[in-house]
Amino acid sequence: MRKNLQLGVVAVGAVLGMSVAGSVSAAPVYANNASPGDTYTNASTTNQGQAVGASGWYYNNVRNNGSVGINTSNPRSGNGSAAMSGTVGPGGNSSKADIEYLSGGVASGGNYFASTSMGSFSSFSGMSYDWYRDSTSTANANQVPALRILLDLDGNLSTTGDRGGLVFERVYNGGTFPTDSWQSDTVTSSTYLWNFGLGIGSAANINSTPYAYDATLAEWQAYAPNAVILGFSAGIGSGWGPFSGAVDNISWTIDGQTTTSNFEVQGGAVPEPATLLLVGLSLAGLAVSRRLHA
Ligand SMILES: [Ca+2]
Ligand SMILES: [Ca+2]
Ligand SMILES: [Ca+2]
Repeated sequence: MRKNLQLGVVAVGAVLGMSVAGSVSAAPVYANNASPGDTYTNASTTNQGQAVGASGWYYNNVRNNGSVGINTSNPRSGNGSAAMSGTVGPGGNSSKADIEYLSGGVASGGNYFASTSMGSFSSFSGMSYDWYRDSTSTANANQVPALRILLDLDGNLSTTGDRGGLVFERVYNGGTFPTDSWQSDTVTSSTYLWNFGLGIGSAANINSTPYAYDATLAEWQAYAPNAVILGFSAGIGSGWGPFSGAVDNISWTIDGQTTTSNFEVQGGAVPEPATLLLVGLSLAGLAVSRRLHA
């Protein structure tokens, strides 16, 4: 009996070891609500947002019946992801919904904006994310959650007319659009990005080719040597049809430091490492107790 219990302790320890080794550097970002998590929505035509705890992440730019929330509807790397859905809202306007990491995020009119810099654009070396398109979506087949880096073009935070961002979409970089399966994309110096805002109009053509959507990250960095990073964003909508999907494991590298956000829900079916540890400790305690009384 004692030997069986001790073997049980060893088995729990082995599971703990495997769990730590497999979690790499992804930090969990938890939903505001316990399982099944959050669904933030806004029926009006005005962008609205909500903070995700004190994580620096925000459900943002949500309008026209768009919704976004960390919940358990599409589990990824644990029990959760950031689900996103949209349809057609008031006046026939398409929904929009983003999840955004904003440096020094501040509210204005119910939506959120960055107020500080995360570092120079020149120190940025790439980003990646996982995305999911549910097969119930009827939006164009190549419309899947986009990944964006948010910038201030001249690096002067007191001038805001040059704020905007660069957008990654698989449709401009080649690739297929499977449904009901998680997909991963990585942005490197040679990946094509297009811009919104930045004081130069959307989809500006900043290189020598006639097409506007083929400027690489390296070309953008040469074009905007003084730009600073305001945050990161993933989202859907604005001109889309009905869509349902999700994103997870949003990652970026600044000054060689990689930060990954794994969207998760507390109180779900997947045991936390702390819970496993308690189970292990109580089993160990039981084993010691049995030994003392043997
Ligand atoms: Ca997750
Ligand atoms: Ca500026
Ligand atoms: Ca071009």
